[in-house]
This record gives sequence, C-alpha cells and structure tokens, in this order.
Amino acid sequence: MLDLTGKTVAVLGAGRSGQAAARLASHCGASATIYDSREAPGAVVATPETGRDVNVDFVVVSPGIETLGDFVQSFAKGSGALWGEVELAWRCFDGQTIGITGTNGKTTTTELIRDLVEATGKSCVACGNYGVPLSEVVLYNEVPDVISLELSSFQLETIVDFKPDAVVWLNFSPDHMDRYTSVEEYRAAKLRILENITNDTPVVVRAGEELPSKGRQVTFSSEASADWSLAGDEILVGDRPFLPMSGTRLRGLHNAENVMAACAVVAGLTSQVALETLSKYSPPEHRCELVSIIDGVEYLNDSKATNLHALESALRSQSRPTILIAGGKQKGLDYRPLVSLLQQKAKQMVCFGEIGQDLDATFSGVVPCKTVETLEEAVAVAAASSRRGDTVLFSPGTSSFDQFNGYEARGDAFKAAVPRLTKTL
Ligand code: UMA
Repeated sequence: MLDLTGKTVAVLGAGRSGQAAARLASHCGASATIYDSREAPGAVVATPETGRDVNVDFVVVSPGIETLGDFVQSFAKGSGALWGEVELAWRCFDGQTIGITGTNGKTTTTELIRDLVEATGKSCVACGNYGVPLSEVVLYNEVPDVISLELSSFQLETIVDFKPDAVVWLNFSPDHMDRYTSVEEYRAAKLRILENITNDTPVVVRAGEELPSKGRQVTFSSEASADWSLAGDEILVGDRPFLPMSGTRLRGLHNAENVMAACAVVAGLTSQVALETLSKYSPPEHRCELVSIIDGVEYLNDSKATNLHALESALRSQSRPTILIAGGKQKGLDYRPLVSLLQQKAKQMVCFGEIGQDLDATFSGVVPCKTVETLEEAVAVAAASSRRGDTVLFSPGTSSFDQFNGYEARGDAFKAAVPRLTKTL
C-alpha cells in the first residue's frame, strides 16, 4: 500500500469516487479533506477562491470535474502532484490491471472480462467508470488478483504513472463534446491509456482503429479480417473456430466484438471454458438484451436506446432480417439519417407513441411501416409479421416519457409483452 503518512490531500468532488479516494488516502496515512462546489456529506463547500488558499501535497480529482477548469486548477496551483482517483488507487493495487476503454460497449466487455478471468481461477472485480471506484476495491478485505477496469476519457485525463498490464481499445466515435473542444482532444485523452505501457503489453484493438503502434497488438473485428473475426455465427481465432455466438445470450455484431475483445485479452482461456462462462452471462438489461426466442424469432429489448445514435448502433449490428419497433416521446430529432440503414437491415417497421405518425411519414416510402398507439400493440403486430429466423428489435430511438416513467419501465413493459405472444398467436 502507498505510504502517505504525514501528507495532506485535497480530494475534489464528494461523489462516489471522491468519497472512496478520501477513505483510501486516510487509510494510507494522509490527512484528507474533501472539497465540493455543492453541499455534500463530509465535504467542505468550495469555490476557485477557496482553492487558491489551499496548498497540499496531493490534489486528487474526481472524473466528473473538468481537469482544466478553474475549480481544479485553483487547487493545483501551489500544491504538489495532481492525480485522478484512478491514479491514486492504482498505486495502491498490487494485482493485474486490465484497462478497457472505447466509446461503446465498455460496460458489457468489462463484465465479460471479469467473468472470464474468474473462470480461469483468479479472482476479479469489475470497477472504474463501471460504477465501483477502484479506491473502494483496493480497500476490500480480499483484494482481487485482477481488476477489469473500465476507463473513461475523464479518468484517463488525470493519470500520471498508471500502467495497465493489458489494454482493450473497443472502438472510437465522437462523444462528450460538452467537455472537449474537439474530437481530437477527446481521442487524445482516451489514448493516454497507452502512455506508460511497454512493448510487451497486450493491446487488444478493433481492426482499423489505427492506434499508435505501442504494445503487442491483437486485432478483432466482426467485419474486417483480424486476428479474431466472425464467420456467420462463429467467432474465429485465425481460421480456427473458437465459439458460436448462439451459445451465448448476447446478440448483434457489436456484442460479437465485445466477446472477441474479452476472450482475446484473458490469458489462458480455452474455448470450452469461454463458452461455458458466456452461456451463463446475462447482458445488462435493456441493451440489445435477448428476451426470448419464440418459434425461431428472437426478441431483443434495447429500450436504453433513447436517441438516434443508439438506435443506429443497434440496427447496424443486426445480422438477421429485422422488424424494428421504434417510437416514444417527441424530442424534435431528425430521423432521416436512418433511411439507408433501414433499407439495408429492416424488413418492417412498427411505430408507436407520440412520434409514431412522424416516423411512419418519414419511413413508409423506404420500408413497410405500421403505426399503433401502444408498445403492447406494437409487439403483437411485429410478432404477427415475423417468420422463423427474424429478429424483433425494440430500439425506440427516443425517450419514453410519453407513456412510461423511464427506459427501464418501458423495457420491462416490452419484456412483459413478449411472453404473452405464445398465448395470443
Ligand atoms: N463537482 C464539483 N465541482 C465541479 C463539478 C462537480 O465539486 O466542477 C462535484 C459534484 O457536486 C459531485 C461530484 O463532483 O458531488 C461528482 O463527481 P463525479 O461527477 O466524478 O461523480 P462520481 O459519483 O464520483 O462518479 C464518477 C464517474 N462520473 C463521471 O465520470 C461523470 C462515474 O461514471 C463512475 O462510475 C464513478 O466515478 C466510479 O468510478 C459515470 C459516468 O457517467 C457512470 N461516466 C461517463 C460516461 O460513462 O459517459 C464518463
């Protein structure tokens, strides 16, 4: 454990990261004070003016606070080192670190890696941006052998010596443009995950991502040729079958990539152990979640898709003829960019809710559309039009608040509607 005896630490942010970082810094012998710009339990309310008067050995910053903003910079000036919560906690961890970053799929992949590592006989905890700060994990009575550490660009902004033992770079697309001034700046923050690695650090990366040539790169892709690839339902390593995706509850090309990345980064994994483990894995609820297979028709709940981008991503990853159920609250979004993807992927669309008529008007020239009032009716219509081998994808593409209290309630309603089909058909 890091020795901070006699040191002073200012922890910025009294959220989950900050609270855990303060406990950890105290555990390491430091005198730690939490500062927050709002009233929060155990924290001193602070402004940049307060910060200018604080000179400490270490400033530890929570990921949600802008590193270059006045608040952080006022504390940093005149103080010693500036660390992110991850940097502090990692310095207190002696085990193996698998760092996962990317724009989409991080959470699922972080969980898959945890389960696969455990199946190889080592203890592993999923943490980081995943929701459990690493500072909490290093204070566990039983510290795990391995951490499956989901890393956001925010967390990577404030690393110093952090050096993962293996890296997964899933994919990259623009995000968080409210924090960064350009896409390049966002990418540069994420690329810091490679900053301290050595030539023999495994880096599992989606083919075509064009990372700086650092570490020992292993590629994966569901589309292009790569070390790990997909042929129909089968994941291949080179040209050797590794496991069938149908043996898992994960659906969609993006999930095939998450599986490839997770299997590629876990050392000593056989295909038998991987299949056994992944067949038991249930993906996070409401994200392309396989609800059931009825008469050869798969029903996927993607209620979490509350915007166009998420709907596009779910639709793009379908490899079977797809009946899309979409609709919900009117958010004033322009859905026309979806036209060509719908043409390629969807055999039918069922629209419902406040924007049902608008979607119908936009897409009925592109793909057969039916419009109904409620989600339950939409499921029944989709089921009646489906054939063995089809997928009914519920990816609403907008928020739920016209008919539900949130995407969870809406996803639950979809799941409740699906089993009833066996009785109504
Ligand atoms: N605060 C200030 N000054 C500011 C801004 C915020 O004092 O200028 C204070 C707030 O009043 C609040 C505290 O900072 O009390 C919140 O800190 P935080 O935003 O870092 O939140 P935590 O609860 O510590 O959660 C953080 C991550 N949050 C963010 O990155 C925004 C969580 O990721 C992460 O799970 C958690 O640490 C544990 O590691 C969430 C997230 O939304 C899930 N991440 C983004 C994403 O996935 O898109 C990156």
